Amino acid sequence: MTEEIRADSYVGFDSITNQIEHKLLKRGFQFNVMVVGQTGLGKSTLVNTIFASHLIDSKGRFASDEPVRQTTEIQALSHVIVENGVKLRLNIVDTPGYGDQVNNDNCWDPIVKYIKDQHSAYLRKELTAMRDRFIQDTRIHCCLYFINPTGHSLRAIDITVMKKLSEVVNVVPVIAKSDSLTFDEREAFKQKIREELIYHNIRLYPFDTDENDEEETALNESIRNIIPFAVVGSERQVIIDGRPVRGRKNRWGVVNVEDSTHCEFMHLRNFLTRTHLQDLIETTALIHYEAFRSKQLLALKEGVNARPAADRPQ
Ligand SMILES: Nc1nc2c(ncn2[C@@H]2O[C@H](COP(=O)(O)OP(=O)(O)O)[C@@H](O)[C@H]2O)c(=O)[nH]1
Ligand SMILES: [Mg+2]
Repeated sequence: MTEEIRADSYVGFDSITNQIEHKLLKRGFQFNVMVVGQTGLGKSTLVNTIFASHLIDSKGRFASDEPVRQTTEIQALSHVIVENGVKLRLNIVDTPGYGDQVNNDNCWDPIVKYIKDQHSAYLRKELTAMRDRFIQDTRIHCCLYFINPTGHSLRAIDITVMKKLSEVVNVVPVIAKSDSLTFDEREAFKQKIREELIYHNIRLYPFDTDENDEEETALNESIRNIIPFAVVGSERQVIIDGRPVRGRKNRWGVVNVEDSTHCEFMHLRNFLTRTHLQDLIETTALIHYEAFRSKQLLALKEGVNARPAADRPQ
């Protein structure tokens, strides 16, 4: 009897996962990455390399091969990637370098301001009475911080800037131009950087929360073990085994950017576009944006209360 009732009373809401999935896939994902670091560390080149690695046409040739120019202002480059019907709009915000002035005080200000401005714009859209059903998201989901491949230690400015940035955005450190280090040097440097980050109490992405389940803890662990990514970028292609690939020729041979035995570019790309995409977006909304939002709303409320009663709207 009860069996029958169960069969008859099937409501069908379990199809909600399909409905949500269909809607999300149709809308696609917006993902915003920013690159930050000293001038000349290869930020623009890496941005170009990330896009190029997605732009290989069917003949195995690169569809885009733009020369890298000196970056003079904060600029966003955008590209839509479609994979099995899923649309990803990847925005990469390139920033001019800093740290090459005699006085580097507050050199991070324009970058922090840019990140906060995106939060502010999102909040304003959220608060309008006739808000759009879908808000265009320009909030930075991940900030790649470029570290000089000295092989020694972080510079004071790296520590200061990473600290400032980590208050407003998910920061992921990368070792720039890692082809200038041997594998042993690279490993030692990675270890040294991890220790220094802990020593200076810099809390970078990923964050552990009380709510983390086993799967999330494993996801966090997997990325902690590899950060900082030792990357190599290239604006040129070289021929390896008769095939053109993004690479760099140096005195000792050829570095194939997309070969994970040469460098960790592919790890970084997988991290961004495959394994941690959703988590970076979620963390931005739940931790960084939420902190900004509650601070703003509190200030707004206090502003209203501080006004004389006569001024207050009735
Ligand atoms: N050896 C090496 N050189 C690189 C790498 N990436 C970029 N470069 C070179 O470094 C110079 C500065 O690169 P650019 O992308 O303009 O640096 P940005 O100022 O950080 O944007 C250029 O001559 C690049 O060819 C890399 O991974 N390894
Ligand atoms: Mg640049």
